Amino acid sequence: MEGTERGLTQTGYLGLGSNVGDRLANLRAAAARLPVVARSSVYETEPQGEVLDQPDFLNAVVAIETELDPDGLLRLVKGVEAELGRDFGQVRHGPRVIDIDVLLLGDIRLETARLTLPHREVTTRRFVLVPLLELDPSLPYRDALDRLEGQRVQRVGVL
Ligand code: PH2
Ligand code: MG
Ligand code: MG
Repeated sequence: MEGTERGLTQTGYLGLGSNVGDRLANLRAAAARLPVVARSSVYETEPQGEVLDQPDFLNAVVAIETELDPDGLLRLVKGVEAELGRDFGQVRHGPRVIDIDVLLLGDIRLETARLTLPHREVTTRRFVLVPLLELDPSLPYRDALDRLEGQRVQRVGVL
Protein backbone atom coordinates (compact mmCIF):
# COMPACT_ATOMS: atom_id res chain seq x y z
CA MET A 1 0.00 0.00 0.00
CA GLU A 2 1.36 3.43 -0.87
CA GLY A 3 1.58 6.41 1.44
CA THR A 4 -0.88 6.64 4.26
CA GLU A 5 -4.16 6.80 2.34
CA ARG A 6 -6.35 3.76 2.81
CA GLY A 7 -9.29 5.07 0.83
CA LEU A 8 -11.46 4.15 3.78
CA THR A 9 -12.73 6.51 6.42
CA GLN A 10 -12.39 5.23 9.96
CA THR A 11 -13.44 6.63 13.30
CA GLY A 12 -10.64 7.15 15.77
CA TYR A 13 -10.32 8.53 19.27
CA LEU A 14 -7.54 10.84 20.45
CA GLY A 15 -6.71 11.70 24.05
CA LEU A 16 -5.74 15.32 24.69
CA GLY A 17 -3.87 16.46 27.79
CA SER A 18 -2.22 19.65 29.06
CA ASN A 19 -0.81 20.80 32.39
CA VAL A 20 1.35 23.77 31.36
CA GLY A 21 0.21 27.28 30.39
CA ASP A 22 -3.42 27.98 29.43
CA ARG A 23 -4.51 24.37 29.58
CA LEU A 24 -7.98 24.83 28.11
CA ALA A 25 -6.68 26.99 25.25
CA ASN A 26 -4.06 24.32 24.53
CA LEU A 27 -6.68 21.56 24.29
CA ARG A 28 -8.88 23.72 22.06
CA ALA A 29 -5.97 24.67 19.79
CA ALA A 30 -5.19 20.98 19.33
CA ALA A 31 -8.83 20.08 18.60
CA ALA A 32 -9.01 22.87 16.01
CA ARG A 33 -6.14 21.26 14.07
CA LEU A 34 -7.59 17.74 13.97
CA PRO A 35 -10.46 16.20 11.93
CA VAL A 36 -12.80 16.24 14.94
CA VAL A 37 -16.38 14.98 14.66
CA ALA A 38 -17.24 14.87 18.39
CA ARG A 39 -15.66 16.11 21.61
CA SER A 40 -15.98 15.06 25.24
CA SER A 41 -16.26 17.37 28.20
CA VAL A 42 -13.05 18.69 29.74
CA TYR A 43 -11.88 17.06 32.96
CA GLU A 44 -9.40 18.19 35.58
CA THR A 45 -7.36 15.16 36.53
CA GLU A 46 -4.81 14.04 39.07
CA PRO A 47 -1.35 13.28 37.56
CA GLN A 48 -0.73 9.57 36.91
CA GLY A 49 2.40 7.67 35.95
CA GLU A 50 6.03 8.17 36.78
CA VAL A 51 5.81 11.85 37.86
CA LEU A 52 3.14 12.49 40.47
CA ASP A 53 4.49 15.83 41.74
CA GLN A 54 3.31 18.05 38.89
CA PRO A 55 0.25 20.27 38.27
CA ASP A 56 -3.15 18.74 37.59
CA PHE A 57 -3.94 18.07 33.94
CA LEU A 58 -6.89 19.01 31.85
CA ASN A 59 -7.88 16.03 29.72
CA ALA A 60 -10.46 15.42 27.02
CA VAL A 61 -11.07 12.96 24.21
CA VAL A 62 -12.06 13.77 20.64
CA ALA A 63 -13.55 11.48 18.01
CA ILE A 64 -12.05 11.92 14.55
CA GLU A 65 -12.81 10.63 11.08
CA THR A 66 -9.77 9.98 8.92
CA GLU A 67 -8.41 7.98 6.02
CA LEU A 68 -4.95 8.00 7.58
CA ASP A 69 -3.39 4.73 8.67
CA PRO A 70 -1.87 4.49 12.19
CA ASP A 71 1.55 5.81 11.11
CA GLY A 72 0.01 8.67 9.17
CA LEU A 73 -2.20 9.57 12.11
CA LEU A 74 0.79 9.46 14.46
CA ARG A 75 2.67 11.84 12.13
CA LEU A 76 -0.33 14.19 12.12
CA VAL A 77 -0.61 14.32 15.92
CA LYS A 78 3.16 14.74 16.42
CA GLY A 79 3.05 17.62 13.95
CA VAL A 80 0.23 19.30 15.88
CA GLU A 81 2.09 18.78 19.17
CA ALA A 82 5.19 20.41 17.67
CA GLU A 83 3.15 23.30 16.25
CA LEU A 84 1.70 23.99 19.70
CA GLY A 85 5.14 24.17 21.27
CA ARG A 86 5.56 20.70 22.74
CA ASP A 87 9.12 20.26 23.94
CA PHE A 88 10.09 16.72 22.97
CA GLY A 89 13.21 16.79 25.17
CA GLN A 90 11.25 16.74 28.42
CA VAL A 91 11.02 13.90 30.92
CA ARG A 92 8.73 10.99 30.21
CA HIS A 93 5.32 11.47 31.88
CA GLY A 94 6.37 14.98 33.02
CA PRO A 95 4.59 18.34 32.52
CA ARG A 96 3.61 19.22 28.96
CA VAL A 97 1.89 22.00 27.01
CA ILE A 98 0.05 19.45 24.92
CA ASP A 99 -0.07 15.68 24.61
CA ILE A 100 -2.12 14.01 21.89
CA ASP A 101 -2.37 10.23 22.16
CA VAL A 102 -3.87 7.92 19.55
CA LEU A 103 -6.24 5.81 21.66
CA LEU A 104 -8.22 3.86 19.06
CA LEU A 105 -8.38 3.74 15.26
CA GLY A 106 -11.29 1.70 13.96
CA ASP A 107 -10.81 -1.83 15.29
CA ILE A 108 -7.09 -1.91 14.49
CA ARG A 109 -4.92 -3.87 16.92
CA LEU A 110 -1.26 -3.09 16.59
CA GLU A 111 1.96 -3.27 18.56
CA THR A 112 5.02 -1.54 17.12
CA ALA A 113 7.91 0.38 18.65
CA ARG A 114 6.07 3.64 17.88
CA LEU A 115 2.48 2.80 18.61
CA THR A 116 0.23 0.35 20.44
CA LEU A 117 -3.48 0.17 19.57
CA PRO A 118 -5.67 0.23 21.53
CA HIS A 119 -3.45 2.58 23.59
CA ARG A 120 -2.49 0.98 26.92
CA GLU A 121 -4.08 3.86 28.86
CA VAL A 122 -7.52 2.95 27.49
CA THR A 123 -7.89 0.27 30.16
CA THR A 124 -5.75 1.76 32.94
CA ARG A 125 -6.41 5.50 33.20
CA ARG A 126 -9.60 7.15 34.36
CA PHE A 127 -8.51 10.39 32.65
CA VAL A 128 -8.85 8.48 29.35
CA LEU A 129 -11.77 6.16 30.10
CA VAL A 130 -14.18 8.69 31.55
CA PRO A 131 -14.16 11.05 28.53
CA LEU A 132 -13.94 8.13 26.08
CA LEU A 133 -17.07 6.45 27.47
CA GLU A 134 -18.81 9.81 27.65
CA LEU A 135 -18.28 10.11 23.88
CA ASP A 136 -19.27 6.53 23.08
CA PRO A 137 -20.89 4.57 25.90
CA SER A 138 -21.09 1.49 23.64
CA LEU A 139 -17.30 1.01 23.62
CA PRO A 140 -16.38 -2.21 25.48
CA TYR A 141 -14.52 -0.57 28.37
CA ARG A 142 -17.16 -0.17 31.06
CA ASP A 143 -15.77 -3.05 33.14
CA ALA A 144 -12.24 -1.63 32.89
CA LEU A 145 -13.49 1.67 34.30
CA ASP A 146 -15.37 -0.06 37.11
CA ARG A 147 -12.16 -1.86 38.14
CA LEU A 148 -10.12 1.36 38.57
CA GLU A 149 -9.84 3.03 41.94
CA GLY A 150 -8.69 6.52 42.90
CA GLN A 151 -7.41 8.66 40.01
CA ARG A 152 -9.41 11.86 40.64
CA VAL A 153 -11.24 13.05 37.51
CA GLN A 154 -13.62 16.02 37.71
CA ARG A 155 -15.69 17.47 34.89
CA VAL A 156 -14.90 21.19 34.60
CA GLY A 157 -16.29 22.36 31.26
CA VAL A 158 -16.64 21.94 27.52
CA LEU A 159 -13.97 21.65 24.86
N1 PH2 B 1 -0.29 12.17 30.83
C1 PH2 B 1 0.85 11.59 31.10
C2 PH2 B 1 1.29 11.26 32.45
N2 PH2 B 1 0.29 11.50 33.44
N3 PH2 B 1 -1.79 12.25 34.13
C3 PH2 B 1 -2.98 12.81 33.83
N4 PH2 B 1 -3.87 13.02 34.81
N5 PH2 B 1 -3.32 13.16 32.56
C4 PH2 B 1 -2.45 12.99 31.52
O1 PH2 B 1 -2.77 13.32 30.37
C5 PH2 B 1 -1.19 12.40 31.81
C6 PH2 B 1 -0.90 12.05 33.14
C7 PH2 B 1 1.80 11.27 30.03
O2 PH2 B 1 1.32 11.49 28.79
MG1 MG C 1 -0.05 10.69 27.16
MG1 MG D 1 1.81 11.18 24.08
